[in-house]
Amino acid sequence: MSENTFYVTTPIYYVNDIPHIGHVYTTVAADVISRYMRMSGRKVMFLTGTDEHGQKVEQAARDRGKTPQEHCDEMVVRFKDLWRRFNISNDDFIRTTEERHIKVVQHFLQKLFDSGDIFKSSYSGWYCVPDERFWTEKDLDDGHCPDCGREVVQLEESNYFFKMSKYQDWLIKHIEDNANFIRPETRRNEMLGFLRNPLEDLCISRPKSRLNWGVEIPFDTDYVTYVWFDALINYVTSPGYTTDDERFAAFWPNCTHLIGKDILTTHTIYWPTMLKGEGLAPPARVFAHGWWTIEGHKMSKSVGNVVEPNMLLDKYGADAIRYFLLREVPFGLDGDFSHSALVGRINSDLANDIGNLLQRSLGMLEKYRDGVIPPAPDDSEMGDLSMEFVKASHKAVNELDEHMAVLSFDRALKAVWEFIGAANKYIDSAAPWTLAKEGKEAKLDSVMYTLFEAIRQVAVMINPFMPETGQKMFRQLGITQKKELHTFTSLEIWGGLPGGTKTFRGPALFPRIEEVQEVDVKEDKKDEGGRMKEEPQKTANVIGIEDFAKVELVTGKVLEAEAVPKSKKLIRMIVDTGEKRQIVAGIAEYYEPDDLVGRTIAVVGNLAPAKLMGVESNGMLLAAHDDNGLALVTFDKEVGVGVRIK
Ligand code: ME8
Repeated sequence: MSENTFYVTTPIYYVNDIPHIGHVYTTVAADVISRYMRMSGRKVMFLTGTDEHGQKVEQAARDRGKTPQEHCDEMVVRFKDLWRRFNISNDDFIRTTEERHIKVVQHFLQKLFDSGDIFKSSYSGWYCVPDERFWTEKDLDDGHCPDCGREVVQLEESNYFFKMSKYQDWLIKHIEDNANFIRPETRRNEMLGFLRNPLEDLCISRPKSRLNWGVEIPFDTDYVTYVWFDALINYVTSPGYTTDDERFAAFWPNCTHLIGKDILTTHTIYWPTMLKGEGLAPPARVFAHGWWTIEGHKMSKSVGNVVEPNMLLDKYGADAIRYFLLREVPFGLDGDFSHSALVGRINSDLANDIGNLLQRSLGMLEKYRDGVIPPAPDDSEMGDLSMEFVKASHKAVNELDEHMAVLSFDRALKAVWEFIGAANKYIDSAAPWTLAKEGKEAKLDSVMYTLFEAIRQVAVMINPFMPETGQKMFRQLGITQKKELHTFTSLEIWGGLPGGTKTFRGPALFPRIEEVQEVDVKEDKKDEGGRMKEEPQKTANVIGIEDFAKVELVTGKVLEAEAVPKSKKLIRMIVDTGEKRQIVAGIAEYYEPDDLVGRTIAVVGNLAPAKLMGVESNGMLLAAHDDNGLALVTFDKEVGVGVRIK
């Protein structure tokens, strides 16, 4: 086992839906710890990917009129593109439909079957179709799935089972002996509590007659593998289980799984017992973080509050979002996402604290030293103020290391921000402007050097969290090419920044964001009499033309329409907007499907797909609704399809 390696994984996300801010959270956290470890000299392997088998994905593909593979191939691009935009530095991206993974799953199954840990048995019980899980009568919550609250169906069939119960005592002991295995502590206690009840064996197959989209069971081709049993194995496929022994031996013992608290049982009960049966060690650490709500509400398609990460990126940029997610909420606790909290952090922590520190320091260096870093002073030339400040930098680095070791991202950032605060205070106390006025040149050199070495240290410390900003700071400090100054090892000794380096003053790192735009009243603020006019109204509801232009409104012709079965309100239409798309609208109480066919309507063309009663809708039609009913927006002249409405 190598001490010098670090292996981190995210859950592999389902491709039944597009990525949202929850997926971004775990992936950014994994990226931050990976970058930190790499910058500290560790050999890192960072894995993310997609979970592509199972009922949910098969259903999503069917809803879109695609084969499951076509559907997966399209959806996976959404994840990969998003990770690129967030500067995610994963070393591998695994898809469970890849041959390399299927082979390992089949190897795993065969080995467990041969050793007697998998057996066939008939099973009768309650089954939750969307969750793909069997439940016993006592598990049910008023006749519904205890996990998702939806209806369950009675099912009887022969299946294969993994002898999970056999490993219960071993697992309890493992959790008790390894305090770090399940983090944070609350989750560890939760699982120890769960294990006080007898562990049941795990149903790991699905008959092909019911579900075809999965990894075929190697010893019985009438069955496919249960999606969770298949998915968890991704974590050993990628580092080379059965294909690259050396790599696997180097990385697997130092594995941290980052997950949300929703999938704690699968990762800390199913997975370690599966590994035990296979003769493999459990992962070193499973960290289950908390849950994000959006503006105080559960994220939900039907509520329409799912935060689309691409929109956030367009508005705020990757680094501000990365910073916010990890600073706002202690890793492990639940949090609430709101635009105002995000803007608050951008303006105070980013624009004010760090942005200002860099701008004012570069401004002074330009003014007093033509933008060139003075030579490093000897300790004897530094004085108490500077010596104290250097101590503060060591404190920040040490605290950051301590907090990163336990994935306490918010505290790590807090330690850095305390140091940024100390740097801003150092400027005020050392008062370079007074030193310049009084001609104390040596002292001024010493202060300016100390300040810029501190800024370099800040740039290194924030780099894992905000890689674009870190690079911008290195550029402005004139050390882009000096990679040896970008590492955490370079912070062990004060004074890495070479004297004589030419800095470059660039644009502000984080311009302030005015959440509520004011009407521009610069010129006509006063009336003819020279008195101030009434203060303009805040215009939170007014949008600019560029915001309106983001909505793609187009004409579309209804080609087919039919009522959605079991729904009183929904009609499913095929609409030609230049391309044929399926739109589901809640208009059945006002229109007969046949009345709609042939009409030209107005459609929002670039709305993220949504599912209504399990039917995917790709777009929305425009209508006005008042006490008299609902009226579709139509056109008073013949107009073609796919014509932009402005
Ligand atoms: O569960 N807050 O995939 P998934 C915080 N394919 N994190 C959230 C979140 C929220 N509101 N919503 C989602 C699966 N997440 C399986 C995993 S692994 C072998 C198979 C994050 O697409 C969080 O990490 O439903 C959560 O565990 C994960 O997305 C669930 O992603």
